[in-house]
This record gives sequence, C-alpha cells and structure tokens, in this order.
Amino acid sequence: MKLKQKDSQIAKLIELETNRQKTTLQMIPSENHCSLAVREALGSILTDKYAEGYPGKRYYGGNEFIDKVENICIERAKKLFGVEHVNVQPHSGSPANASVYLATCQAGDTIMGMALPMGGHLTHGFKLSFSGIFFNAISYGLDEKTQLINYDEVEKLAKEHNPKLIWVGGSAYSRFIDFKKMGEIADSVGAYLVADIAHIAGLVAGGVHLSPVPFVHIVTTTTHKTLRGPRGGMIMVTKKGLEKDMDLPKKIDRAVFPGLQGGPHENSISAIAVCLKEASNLAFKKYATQIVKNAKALVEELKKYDFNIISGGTDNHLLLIDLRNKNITGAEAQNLLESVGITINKNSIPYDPAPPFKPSGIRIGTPAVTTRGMKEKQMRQIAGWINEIILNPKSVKSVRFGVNKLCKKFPLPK
Ligand code: DSN
Repeated sequence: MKLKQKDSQIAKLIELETNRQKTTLQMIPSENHCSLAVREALGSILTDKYAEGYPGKRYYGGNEFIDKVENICIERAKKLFGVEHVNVQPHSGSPANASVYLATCQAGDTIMGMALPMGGHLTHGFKLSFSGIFFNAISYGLDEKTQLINYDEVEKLAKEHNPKLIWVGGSAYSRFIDFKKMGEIADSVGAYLVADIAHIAGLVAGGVHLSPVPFVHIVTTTTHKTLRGPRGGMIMVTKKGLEKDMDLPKKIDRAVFPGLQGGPHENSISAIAVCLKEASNLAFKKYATQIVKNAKALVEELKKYDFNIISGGTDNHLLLIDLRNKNITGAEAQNLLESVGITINKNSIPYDPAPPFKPSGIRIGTPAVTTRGMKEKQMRQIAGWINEIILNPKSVKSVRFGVNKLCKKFPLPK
C-alpha cells in the first residue's frame, strides 16, 4: 500500500511480475517460490542494520538481536547439513565461491572444475569469469557417449595438473554425483575438494541426493534454488575439511569479511534461517521427494514424444533436452514456450556444435511447480503441451488456455 502511494511505477511492475508468476509455470531449474514467512523476514527492518564482522565481534554497535539471528541461522545450517562450521554471509553463490578461492588459493594456482558448456558453473574456472582469469583453470567434462561425468578423465587430469582445488557440482547436470569417487581423486593429489551444491541443496537437505559432506572439505551453496529460501549463499566446512586444515573456518570467515564483502545482509540471513527451519520439516522431505518424482515423470512423458533427454534421464530436479531432432534451437523453443506461459531456459548441451546464445538445448526444472503442489499427472500434462507447441506453433491459444487453467488450480504458496 505504502509503495503504491510513494512509487506507483515500481509498485505496478511488481504487481505485473506477481501476476506473471501466478499465471505461468516457472520451470527454470534454479528458480523456486519461497514462502511468505521467508519473504516477511526478507522485507523486515533488519535490512537497515550494519553488522560488519561476526556475532560477538562486530565493528558496529546495536547488534544484540542481529547476533542472535545470525547465530540461529548458523546453528540451523550446521544441523541440517551435518557440518562443523558455516558462514551465512555470502550475498550469493558467486561471492561464496570467490571467498573459497580467497581462503584456499593464490592467484595463478591451478584449479579444476566441470566445464561450463558441460553443465558446470561460471565460477568453476570459466575463461570469462574471475575464476578463469585469476587462476590456471583446467576443465573436465562429460563422456561423449554416456553424457555422464567422466571420472577417469577427472582422475587423469588431476594427476597431470596437480590442482590446489577441485570443484564438484554444476548448474545443468541431471544425474547423481559420485562425491565419494571425487573425494578419492582429490585426496590422491592432495587437493581441496569443494562441492558446489547450489542446485541440489534442497535435495540433499531432504535426503533424496547423497550428501557430499563426508567426502569433501568445503561445501558452498545458494539458498534460493531447491532449498527454497531467499537469494543468498553459504559456505560450510566439513569434518574432513577440519582434518585437512584446522584453520579453514577462520580462513573462510576472513575471506568473506573483510576479504570480499563488507556488511552482511542480515535481513537475508534472517530469511535464510526461516528457510532452514522449513527445510528441516518432514513436509520438506516429501517436497524434495516429489521434485525428483516430477522430473522423472516429465522425462518419461517427453521421451514418448521422441524428445532426446541428455544422459537418458534425471536423478534430480532438472532435465536437459537436445532439440536437434526437433529442428528448433533452444532459443526458439524458449520463446515459443514462453508464449504459452511455460518459462524455461535455453541451454548448451554437451559437445554442442551451436554457439551459447543459440544453443541446441533447453533446461527444465521442477522445484517451483512442485512447490505449487503439482504432481506426476500435471507433469504429463505439461510434457504434452511442450510437445504440442513445438510441433505446432499455431496451437498457442489452446495451450496457453490450458496453462492458465492449471495455474489457477495450483496457486503460489502462502
Ligand atoms: N544462474 C544459475 C542457474 O541458473 O543455474 C547458476 O548460478
């Protein structure tokens, strides 16, 4: 109400975006709908407070309650993921990963990560990211035939290049990750192993994906994807991490502040605390289980329409489709699907012959539609619409009508 009076232009755009989210299906795998409780904490007066430093050791006065909030958030994260130390201050995933580099590496060191076009992340050594600019980044990829991580190649590259740090995790990898195998490889060359679980954090918390915690030294994550919190990031140190380097918690904390960031966003941290509480409930386990069931149902139905699913399936919340047999680019499919209210994103496929801006694939995820309460039946319906609109772009009106009806039946969470 206040916003409408003070800034009608922004109020109107927020209203339009709210309506867009209500009336369309959000199927970008890295997106979700957080609860009103999370949003209430995020929009709270905590946004006004400076709190550089850490609980009990701040550079500003007036942090009596802020300290409690941050400590609760840390304790909830430690318990949920079973780790020894957590920093909840990174503003998001990239700053979390940058802080890990700052804590463990020197500029020029060799690092290894999954290549971006194979499903990795920008910060795992991509040439245009700080991680590829300041470090000697070696990329590993997927097996061309199976489209799965090629652990033999990872091992060979690790032995050849002796990296200081190895990343495991990605943004477009739909299969289980063998953290144990990665742990053995990293140990054999004495490297830090860091699991970036931004995409699967909610699945790990919900017990439907193997936790990396016993096998890696550090875990980073965002908090707004499958974990269903506000935008934010966390860095966790495991028992194995402490065994490798007792000072790792101190190094991580110093890297985040004052190394990389100034004041933490305590409103976000309070909202992360709320989401961590939600994620420790039984209902969240059911939610995580349903995300995966829905992704699998989508895969099975799309296969019936002859869609070519990368690696033949999914074990998590996302699927990647190679559209080359459908004679349509990822960009064209993204636009077409958007016109009927299905929001997905174009994506490179492994060994993609097409350029990244016009890739051959699309990436689809089920976290947000599962939050709305949709199940396998609705996934089959959505797969049918995806097929229909790609086969016959003239069917926009009828498909849009169906999507609208479905959205009304499954409103956004309260
Ligand atoms: N941008 C995120 C994603 O969409 O997967 C990764 O950071």
